[in-house]
Amino acid sequence: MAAVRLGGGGGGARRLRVLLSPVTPGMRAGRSAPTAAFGSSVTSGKVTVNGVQLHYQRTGEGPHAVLLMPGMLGCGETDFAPQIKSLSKKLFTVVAWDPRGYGHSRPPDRDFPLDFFERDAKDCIDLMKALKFQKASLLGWSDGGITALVAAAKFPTFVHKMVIWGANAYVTEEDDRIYQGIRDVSQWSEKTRKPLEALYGRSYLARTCEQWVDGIGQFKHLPDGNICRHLLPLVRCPTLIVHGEKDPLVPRFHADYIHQHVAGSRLHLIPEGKHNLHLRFADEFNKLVEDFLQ
Ligand code: TYC
Ligand code: MN
Repeated sequence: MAAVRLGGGGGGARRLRVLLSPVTPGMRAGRSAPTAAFGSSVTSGKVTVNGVQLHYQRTGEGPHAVLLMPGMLGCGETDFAPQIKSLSKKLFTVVAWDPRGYGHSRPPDRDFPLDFFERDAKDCIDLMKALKFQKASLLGWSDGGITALVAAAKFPTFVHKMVIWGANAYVTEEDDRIYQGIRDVSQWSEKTRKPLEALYGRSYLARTCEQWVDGIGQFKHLPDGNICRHLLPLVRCPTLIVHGEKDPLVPRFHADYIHQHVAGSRLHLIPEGKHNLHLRFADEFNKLVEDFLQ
């Protein structure tokens, strides 16, 4: 793909790597048609949105735009490799964005004002508009799921459908205890810590994690621990809530609450799923999402 100039400046798209192998010599005319090599590459770019250069990856050639929304400290490449690789390139054009201060959307350093979910929601919708999409479906994990709920409530004409998992609309004392337990990055498992340390460096990761814990903790002091409870009745798009029944970070009552307050939403439980169910059970998750979005 030629370099693409994107509105608002920033770098052009850059070829990252080819994810689908080209048609092999064995696949010739006369045999069953090989899957067309739709959008076989992943490109990445940066666009200036709301005064910040936002980084994204993009893949697929389909008519249905899908935005992948990462969790706390996450970005496209850390959070969504199996979705970028395997969601249908024919049905979807998939964009994975890095929220400001995360992944490759730095500078600026990340901060957590009380409206950080609203800010992320506006940033990602404005990014999709800058990329010339008229509508998109949202796939939001954890903090990205909270951002998706806010975006769906505030930009109802832009959001087509939404899938969220590991999200919460409010913060309880129990949640706050869990947050305190992940505050110190040096206590994380090696497997969780290493990729993020490689991306951010040790001190930025440690500092930003502590700031996130303080940032999400702010909601505990609001009435009912409110993050986005007041917005749930405004969500109009078809919504699928996925929940891992063994999620140690986000208790089941959060999924039930969102299900009860988003009109017409569906709740799908994955009995063996934990917080990272879309990575651990990627095939099952991707199929569920593809069926729901069609
Ligand atoms: N919301 C966090 C994320 O975006 C995950 C998390 C949820 C961490 C609940 C702690 O108590 C917690 N990945
Ligand atoms: Mn129901």
